[in-house]
Amino acid sequence: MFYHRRKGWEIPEREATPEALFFARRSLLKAGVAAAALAAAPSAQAFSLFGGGDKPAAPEAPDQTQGRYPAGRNDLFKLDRDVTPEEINSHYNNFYEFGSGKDIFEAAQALKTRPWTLKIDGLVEAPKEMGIDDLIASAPLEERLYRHRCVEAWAMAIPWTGFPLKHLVDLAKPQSGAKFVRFETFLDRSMAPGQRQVWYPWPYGEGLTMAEASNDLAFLVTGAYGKPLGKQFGAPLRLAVPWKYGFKSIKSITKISFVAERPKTFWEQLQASEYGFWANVNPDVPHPRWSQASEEVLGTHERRKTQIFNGYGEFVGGLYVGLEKERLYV
Ligand SMILES: Nc1nc2c(c(=O)[nH]1)N[C@H]1C(S)=C(S)[C@@H](COP(=O)(O)O)O[C@H]1N2
Ligand SMILES: [Mo]
Repeated sequence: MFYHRRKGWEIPEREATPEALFFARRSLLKAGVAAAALAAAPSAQAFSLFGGGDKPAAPEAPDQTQGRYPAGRNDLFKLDRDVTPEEINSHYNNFYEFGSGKDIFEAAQALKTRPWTLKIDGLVEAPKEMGIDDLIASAPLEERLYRHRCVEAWAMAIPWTGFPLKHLVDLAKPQSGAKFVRFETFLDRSMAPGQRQVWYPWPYGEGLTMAEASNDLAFLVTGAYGKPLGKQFGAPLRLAVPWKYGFKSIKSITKISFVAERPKTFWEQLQASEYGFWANVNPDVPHPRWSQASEEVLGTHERRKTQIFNGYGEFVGGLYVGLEKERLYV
């Protein structure tokens, strides 16, 4: 925050409650230097600044899917608030691969999203690799208005474009032994300066149960605001599981694995007492360091009451019957 000029609509980082508080102090010096350097550099030069200078950046291949946007809206999913303006949403992001502050927009433009390969492996009939453009071309794209609730107690609302995760589960043809789905983000230290911070368990990983992954609300996102996904949002493929805290919605996915054991996630590896596997939104279960009873609406400074399952209980409440002894809300 020392190197970051705050705009009127932003939540000051000292008032928000960052996921990485424990680690932020240790990384402050390094992060400050990197962010200051990036802020001073035009985005096109970010790669060579942080790429070690040994090999030049190959040009990014064109996105073949532009013509699929905007996609028709699925009206099943209603908002109880306005969509967060694109300009605000695009400049207040969590994407630790590009820095631990919220203004990673410039840094994230170094993310190269074409070519991009998604690997599907583990307990499936036939492991496969798919080019992102082939995947998007064959997917049933639709637009959905979703709320998003970060564990730090801020919230946004966004028009995502994408397709149900269930579509990909069906493509993968999992075996009966598959109980969980594990997601992984790219690993490329030359492209993502945050990944040089060695105390984080890169690459970012997340997980869902098979039942959660097959729920209609679990959405694979390829676009936002009627266009292909901006890099800061986790292009070219990110997850949206809006009944869970935002850290479950992993960005820039390169691998989806079907596994028998519950995967250990990125934040769980860092601090299991604060960021569990389930991470379902619940106003009555505080984070160990702050209340979850209310949230700040990004862009308006309005405070709203947090809703159980972030208001999506009618879709997902049934997933947790019989699991009451699990830590469902951390
Ligand atoms: N790979 C990756 N995915 C990630 C994160 C991250 O740092 N790296 N941050 C998570 C957190 S904490 C949140 S709140 C959301 C933020 O999404 P947004 O920037 O589109 O609002 O992305 C999630 N997915
Ligand atoms: Mo978050």
